[in-house]
Amino acid sequence: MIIKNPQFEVSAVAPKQYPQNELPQIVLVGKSNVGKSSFINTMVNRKKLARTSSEPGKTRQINFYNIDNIFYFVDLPGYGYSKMSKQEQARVGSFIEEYLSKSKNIALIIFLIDIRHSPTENDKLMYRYIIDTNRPCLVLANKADKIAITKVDNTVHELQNLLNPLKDILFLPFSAERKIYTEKAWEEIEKIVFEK
Ligand SMILES: Nc1nc2c(ncn2[C@@H]2O[C@H](COP(=O)(O)OP(=O)(O)O)[C@@H](O)[C@H]2O)c(=O)[nH]1
Ligand SMILES: [Mg+2]
Repeated sequence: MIIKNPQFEVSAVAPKQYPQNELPQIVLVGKSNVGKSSFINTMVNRKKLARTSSEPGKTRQINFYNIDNIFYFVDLPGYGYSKMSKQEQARVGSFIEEYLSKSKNIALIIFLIDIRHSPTENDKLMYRYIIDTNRPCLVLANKADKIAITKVDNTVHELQNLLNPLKDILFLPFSAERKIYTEKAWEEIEKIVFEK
């Protein structure tokens, strides 16, 4: 998919600020620092559309990026940042749940995990929460550039065994850094936004 005009549209802290139109929303969920903002930048081929940070836990709003008036990428705050107080973590958690339960136009949830690590307890809870929303879901094992290319497929398989032994959800590798494995991710997004 060739993107011509990706635009930051709005930062929301409450449902009334979510865009009030019918464009499908493709939402990035994952722990702090897993690469949600980098994913958006890589997919739309812009260096700094979504703010990335080597210092995790900085995004406390829900950022909506309008992609050529076809769909939105929605950048949710990351969970599980250890330096956040319990109170802050709870606030971020309820933010995420409020969006996932109240937005009417979620077309796809992209759940990002780190290919190098077993899912954390928070990852497992979030995964269950996502599945229970009954929305279409795609799991991406990001930072695939960090492991040997010969190990990528097996590692994704092992991660799927841990989270989704029934294997009814699609798990794919990804690297926002190296911009590899992007085509498969686009295929899934196009199926959703063009209802192929
Ligand atoms: N090696 C590597 N680093 C990545 C990748 N994706 C993101 N990062 C780095 O991980 C850090 C956090 O990324 P960011 O997109 O801000 O994560 P977010 O908190 O989930 O939005 C940044 O330093 C990124 O450069 C990737 O695929 N490979
Ligand atoms: Mg971010």
